[in-house]
Amino acid sequence: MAGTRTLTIIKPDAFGSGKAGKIVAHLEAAGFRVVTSRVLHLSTAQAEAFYEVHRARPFFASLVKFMTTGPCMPMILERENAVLELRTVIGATDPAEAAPGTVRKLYAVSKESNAIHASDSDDNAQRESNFFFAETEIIAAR
Ligand code: 3AN
Repeated sequence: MAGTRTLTIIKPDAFGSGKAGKIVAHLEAAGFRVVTSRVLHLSTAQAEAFYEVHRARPFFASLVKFMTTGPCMPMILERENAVLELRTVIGATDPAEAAPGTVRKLYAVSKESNAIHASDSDDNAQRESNFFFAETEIIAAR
């Protein structure tokens, strides 16, 4: 069975321009519950570690720089089939290609400043949740 939790990040562009409240409301309206959340300003080393899988990609340095421009807001979200459902709700990486009504179509600026991150598998949701949150926060229940 697909997992019921995933990890999202409201990225520095959206957080810094005051879109966090609207995005959380959008996710809750789509059936997600916020399990836990925090606000932090990633260091370069932390951003590099989080995006380690993209280290060989040409946009890696730029992505790390962008993710360290200001505070971001990671959250663990819960609902049935969480990973796939969240990927659908946020839309395509490039807002120009994102479907109408998706978070990125509504709030993203560009392919890099694209408002929100969402884990792309259950394994990555687990790894990324552990990256930002202690076990005591992750087990928080209703
Ligand atoms: P997604 O976040 O939709 O899963 P990935 O995993 O392909 O997209 O890319 C990770 C992040 O890297 C994206 N969220 C975006 O911020 C950035 N990114 C992806 N492709 C590009 C690109 N061509 N130029 C700049 N940044 C990019």
